[in-house]
Amino acid sequence: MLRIDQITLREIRLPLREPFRISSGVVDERRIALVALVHADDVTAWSECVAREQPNYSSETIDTVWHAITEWVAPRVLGRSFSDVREVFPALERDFRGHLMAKAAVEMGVWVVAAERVGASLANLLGGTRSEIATGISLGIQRSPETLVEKARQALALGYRKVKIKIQPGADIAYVGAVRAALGPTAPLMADANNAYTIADAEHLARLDPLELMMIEQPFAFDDLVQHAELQRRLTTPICLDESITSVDRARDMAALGSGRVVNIKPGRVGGFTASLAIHDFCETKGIPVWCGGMLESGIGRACNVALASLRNFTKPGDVSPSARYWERDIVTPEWTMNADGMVRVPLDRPGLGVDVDTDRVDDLTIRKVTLTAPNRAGAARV
Ligand code: OSB
Ligand code: MG
Repeated sequence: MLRIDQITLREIRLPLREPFRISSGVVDERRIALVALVHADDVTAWSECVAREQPNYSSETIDTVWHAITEWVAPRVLGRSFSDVREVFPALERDFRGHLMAKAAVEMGVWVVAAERVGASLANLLGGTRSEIATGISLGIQRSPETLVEKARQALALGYRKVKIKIQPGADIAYVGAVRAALGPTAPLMADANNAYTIADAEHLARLDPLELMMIEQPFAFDDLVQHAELQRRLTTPICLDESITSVDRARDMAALGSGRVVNIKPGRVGGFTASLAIHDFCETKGIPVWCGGMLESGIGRACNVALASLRNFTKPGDVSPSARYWERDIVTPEWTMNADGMVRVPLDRPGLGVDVDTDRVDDLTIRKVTLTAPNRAGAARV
C-alpha cells in the first residue's frame, strides 16, 4: 500500500548560465516548483514540475500549477491508500480536465516514493533496462548562423549524440543550412520550431528536406494533428511531435492520421510516468521511435527524465544534457554529467532518483513554500 501523508510545494529561482530562446519566448532564470512528498512510513521523495513562468509552451504556468496542486491534485492523493502507483494517474484524471504538469509533478513524486520504499532505482521500477543513455543538446535561437555553427561544433566536440536547433521564420533554412555545411553530412542534426509555422509554410519547410535532418519537431500549433499530417505527406523529413502529444490517445491519433513518425515524450507534459509508459508501449507496438525531451529541469526533474529514457523504445538521444549545461551549480549531488561519448549514466545502483537533493541549497533558493497534510496524519514531518 502507498499512502502519502504530506506534500510540500516550493518555488525556487535558478538562473540559467545563458538565456534560452525558443520561437515563443526567452527565459534567463527558471522559476521551478519542487514537490517533496512524505509517505505514511516517513519515506520521503522529491519531484519537479516542468511548468514555466509564461504560458508559451502549454497553458500551464508555475502559478497555475501552484493553484492546481494545492486545490485539487494534492487533496486527491493525500491520506489515500493506493495498492499500486499506477492507480494515482487515473485518480487524478477522474472528472479533472487538464493541468497535466501539475498532476505529473505529484504523480512522478509518488513513483519516486514507491521506488525508495522497495529500494529500487526509479529506472528499474519504470522497467528501464539501459545503464546509460545517449544525450543530445537543444540549442536556443542564436543571433546569427555563425554563432549557431560555433555552438553546434562545440556540442559535437563534447560528445553530444544529437544537436537540436531551435528555429523560427527568419532563423531557419539559412541557420540549419550553415550548420549542415560546417559540420558535414553525417552530423546528427534536427530542428524544433515550437509551433512557429502554419500549413501556409509547407513549401518553405520542404526546403529543409535536402538538409537531411533526423526530424523536425512540432512545426505547427501546440494542439494540432491534422495539419501536421498534411505536412508529413509533403516532407521526406520525419516530423516529431512534442506539444501535440498530451496523452496516449493523442499518440494513437497521431499514428492513425500520420501526423508524424517520432514522439518526444516529456513525462511532465503528459501527466507523469504512467501516461509516459502507455505512450512508450503504444509507440513500440507501432514501430514509432520515442526519445525523452527536456524542459530545462533542475537535477531532480533530470533524474526523472534519465530514468524514463532508460526504457527500451527510447532509441534516439534525449534532451538530457548534463547539469553544467544549464546551471552554475545544480541542486543535486552528484550533479548530472556526460562522458566523452555523449552518454549519461543511469544510477541503477541507487534507490529512487539516484542523486541526493541538496536540501540546504534548496532552502536558500526557496521563495515560497506551502505544506499540505493528510487530514488523518498526526504530526508534521520536516521536509
Ligand atoms: O520544445 O523541447 C522543447 C525547453 C523549454 C520548452 C520547450 C522545449 C525546450 C527544450 C529544452 O528544447 C531541452 C532541454 O531541457 O535541454
Ligand atoms: Mg520541443
